[in-house]
Amino acid sequence: MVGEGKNNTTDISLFTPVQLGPYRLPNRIVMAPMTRNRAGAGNVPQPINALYYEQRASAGLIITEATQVSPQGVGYPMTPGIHNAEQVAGWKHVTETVHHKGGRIFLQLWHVGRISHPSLQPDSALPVAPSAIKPNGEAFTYEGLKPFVMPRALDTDEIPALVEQFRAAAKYALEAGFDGVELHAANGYLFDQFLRDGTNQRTDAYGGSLPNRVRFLHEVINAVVEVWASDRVGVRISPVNPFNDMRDTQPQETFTYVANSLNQYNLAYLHVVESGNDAPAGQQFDFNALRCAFKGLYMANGGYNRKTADAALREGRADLVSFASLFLANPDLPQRFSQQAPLNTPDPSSFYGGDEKGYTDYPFL
Ligand code: 8OZ
Repeated sequence: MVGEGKNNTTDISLFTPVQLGPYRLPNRIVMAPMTRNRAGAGNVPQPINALYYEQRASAGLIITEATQVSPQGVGYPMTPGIHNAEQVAGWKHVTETVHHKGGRIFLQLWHVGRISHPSLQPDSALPVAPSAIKPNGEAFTYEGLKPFVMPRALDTDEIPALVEQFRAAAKYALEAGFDGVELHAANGYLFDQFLRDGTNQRTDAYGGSLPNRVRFLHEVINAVVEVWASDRVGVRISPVNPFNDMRDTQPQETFTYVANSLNQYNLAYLHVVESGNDAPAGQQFDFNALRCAFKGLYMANGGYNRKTADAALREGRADLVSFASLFLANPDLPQRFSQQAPLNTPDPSSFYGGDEKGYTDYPFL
């Protein structure tokens, strides 16, 4: 039952099965979405990408690396897309391989907004964003790091076409055989740029008030749930993560509003990046309040290990926990957790780009 035992101690552990939409997950250990920059030419998934996910199919659920919904949505070299037939064919191989191993896999749908660069954009266009506010920092391009540019603020009448990018990508994801999709509304990319007031200074129906700032996300959800049953759609948020030069003046108010507003959809889950909660004591973000505001499954993420994840589940602070670098370095993470076996150490130098080294060569037990 969703929300069972909230805030009471329970017997739930990482190995207690859980119903997520139509799926019975054998464990609550989720492979978090991780950008790995190993897609092929044309942003097409390759056989090595299928092998990487296949190796990790014992996860209760795999969420793929962020995957751009359109050529405009791209922000990094060698990231996969889901906007043409070739990419669908590449992903089909991934989903078949994971399903053959008995796993479940959601595709993370992504548009980076301002976190791009003309050299990555069709016709060298400017990246688009809710408002013309340049991020501090540098873009990763095929020619190396380049300073971010001032993005172009979207016109109000361009937003329906943006919603259609997500609808089309959701259809392609269905065709590619995924079990569901996750909307990437975290970590400073396009949805997050609308949600947080540090990047949204619009004066139209998509800026200002909280109902306005969450409008674009709602419009996309409404489009995507015409393709996928809503219980096969998850949403990922990151209320206090400063990554990609993000800030909000009232994160607790903003994201409690977001969580409450998502209750109308019967989503598969809310996935929360809890990183960045380093405000002074007393002013920290209250993730338990967010967890209580959302009436569906709460998936926690951010620096958890077996012990802290089990504690969060037992104490009702989460229903599922996603693991990033631990899953990257331990393809058999559920088995290792269940046996309390030693873990391989992730190698950050091979996180992004490269070949099988640091990708498909981490040893199993
Ligand atoms: C690290 C490098 C590039 C992209 C995210 C998609 O933070 C990312 C990402 C992370 O969500």
